[in-house]
Amino acid sequence: QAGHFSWEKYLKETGATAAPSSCFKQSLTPPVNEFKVGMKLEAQDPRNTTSTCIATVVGLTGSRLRLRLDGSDNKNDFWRLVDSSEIQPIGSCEKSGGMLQPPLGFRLNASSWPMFLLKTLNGAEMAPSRIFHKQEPPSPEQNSFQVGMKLEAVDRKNPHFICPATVGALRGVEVLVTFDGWRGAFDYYCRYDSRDIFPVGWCALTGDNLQPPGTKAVLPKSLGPLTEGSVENPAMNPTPTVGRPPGQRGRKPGRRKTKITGSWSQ
Ligand code: MLY
Repeated sequence: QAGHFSWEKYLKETGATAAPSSCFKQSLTPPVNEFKVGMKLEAQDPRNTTSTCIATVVGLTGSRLRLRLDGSDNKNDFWRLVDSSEIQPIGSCEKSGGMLQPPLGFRLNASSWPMFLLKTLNGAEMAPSRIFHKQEPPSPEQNSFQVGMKLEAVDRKNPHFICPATVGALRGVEVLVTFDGWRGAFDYYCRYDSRDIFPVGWCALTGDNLQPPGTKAVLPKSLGPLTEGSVENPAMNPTPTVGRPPGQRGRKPGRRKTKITGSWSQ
């Protein structure tokens, strides 16, 4: 497979270390995924988390399910780990005295929900209880990530992607997840015990497809505030000047395009 990403080479090349698995709320061996496309289950509506809805498995990727809420459209799919506490067998909601709700953005008139529910469950293939996992792994006691540590993280703007990432900052119980090679465009803060972050090697274990890093370089802080010239040729950087003298070559500060050429692919 062309350009398959290798953590081993990448860690060597970047001189970085992987965040230890004890930092994460993930099981050491990823949970087995015995679900099948077409199975139905109950899931919390991600856009309205107090609602329990019917969802259909529309895809499988590693230890995750691609879910679509029945009665919703195909533009709001979401991904859940098979050991997520946000999914459960059909019947669980009723057992605990709750009522199944239409998803936010239910396509039909609200008054047709009871009939829709009957029809969607009639003859449906319900995911059997035994393929659900009893509970989520425990949360680590504290945020033990450190700035610079590497990990694998869900790209929340494109949640089907899991990508190489680096801890960019710490803020109490939160971690800044920065995506390698994407210049900050996809970065986010999450709790240290988020289910969207995984130790290095996770995708290799689950069979999920780990994206390679992007190719947009972020400049090392050590180069200081650059004015003119480029990183490709630091010698082009003259003593800092104010503004841009007319006719001078080089890109505007903050608009540099720097390709990084990695040898971390296998
Ligand atoms: N089409 C999108 C995909 C970006 C994905 C970035 N992730 C992997 C961090 C784009 O090029 O903007």
